[in-house]
Amino acid sequence: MSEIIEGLSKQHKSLPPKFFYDERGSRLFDAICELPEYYLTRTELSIMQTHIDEIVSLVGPQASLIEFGSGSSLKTRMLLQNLERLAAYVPVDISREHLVAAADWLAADYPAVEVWPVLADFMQPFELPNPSVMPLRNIVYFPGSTIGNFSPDEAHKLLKVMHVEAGEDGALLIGVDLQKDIGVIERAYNDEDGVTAEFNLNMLSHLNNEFGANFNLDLFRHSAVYDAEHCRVKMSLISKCEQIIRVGGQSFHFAEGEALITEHSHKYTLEQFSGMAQKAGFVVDTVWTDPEQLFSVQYCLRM
Ligand code: AVI
Repeated sequence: MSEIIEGLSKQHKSLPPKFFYDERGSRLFDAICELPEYYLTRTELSIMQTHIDEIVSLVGPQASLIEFGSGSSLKTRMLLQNLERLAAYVPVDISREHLVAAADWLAADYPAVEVWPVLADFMQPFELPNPSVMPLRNIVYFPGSTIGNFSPDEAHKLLKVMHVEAGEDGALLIGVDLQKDIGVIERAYNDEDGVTAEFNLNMLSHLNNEFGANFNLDLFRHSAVYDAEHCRVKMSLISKCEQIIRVGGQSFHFAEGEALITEHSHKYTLEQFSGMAQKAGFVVDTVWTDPEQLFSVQYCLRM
C-alpha cells in the first residue's frame, strides 16, 4: 500500500509495473506476447531457436541455471531441454504463487532436472540452494527484456546482484530489446486489438480489487509513446476528466489530461548495454540478434 500512496503523491504520478500482474494481468500479458505487433517474444524465441547449439556449448555441462523471475516460458523450457546435465534450475521470485506454480509445472515436465525455487526479492543478493550435484558454474538467466522495465540506476543495481549470484566463472544470459524505428516500437505498445490498453487499465482494477481503490476505468485512457531522449516507451493512463481517487484512506486529485505513469520500457543499443554490463562487472562475450536487429540475446561473462 505504501508504494501506491507514494506513487500517487508524486508530482508526476506513477505506479510500479508489478501492479499489472494480478491473475487477469498475467493472462493479458500472455496475450500481448502473441500479438503480431509485439515483436519481442517471438523474436527472442526465434533467436534462441537458431542459436541453441551455440548457447549450449558456451554454457557447458553441469551448470546451475538461475532464472530471475519464475519462468515457465518456452525459452526456459528450451534451455531445460537442451542444456547438458543441468545441476539445477533455480527460479527466483518474490511471488510465492508464481514461483510454486512454475516450479511444479517444470519439475513435472523435466523430472531429470532438480528444481530449487527461491522465494526472494531479486533486487537484493540471496542465498543459493545446494543441489545434490555440485554445479560447475552458475548461469543467471533474465529473458524477455524485463531489464528494460528498470531505470538505468535500478538496472545497474540488478546487474550487480546478478554478478554476485553468478559467482566466479559465472555468466549472464539476457534478452535485451534494441533501439529501432520508433513506429515499430510504438505499434508494439499500441496494438490494434487494444490488448495492451486492457493490460494497462487492468492495473486500476487490480488496485480496486486488492487495495480498495475506487478508480473508474472508463475515466482513464491508455497511452504509450516513445521518449527518444530517454530511449524508452512511456506507458501511462491519462485521466479523461478532473477527478478524485480514494485509496488507503487518502484522496488524490487528477486534473483532466493528467498522466499516471505505469511503466517505462527502455530500449538499448548494443553499445549502451555493453557499457552498462561492464559497469556491473560483466563483459559481453556473444550477442545474437535477428536479421532485422530488433532484439538481442546476450551472453555476458563475469569479469
Ligand atoms: C515485461 N516487459 C518486458 C514488457 C515490455 O515490453 O516492457 C511489458 C509490457 N508492457 C506492455 N507490453 C508489454
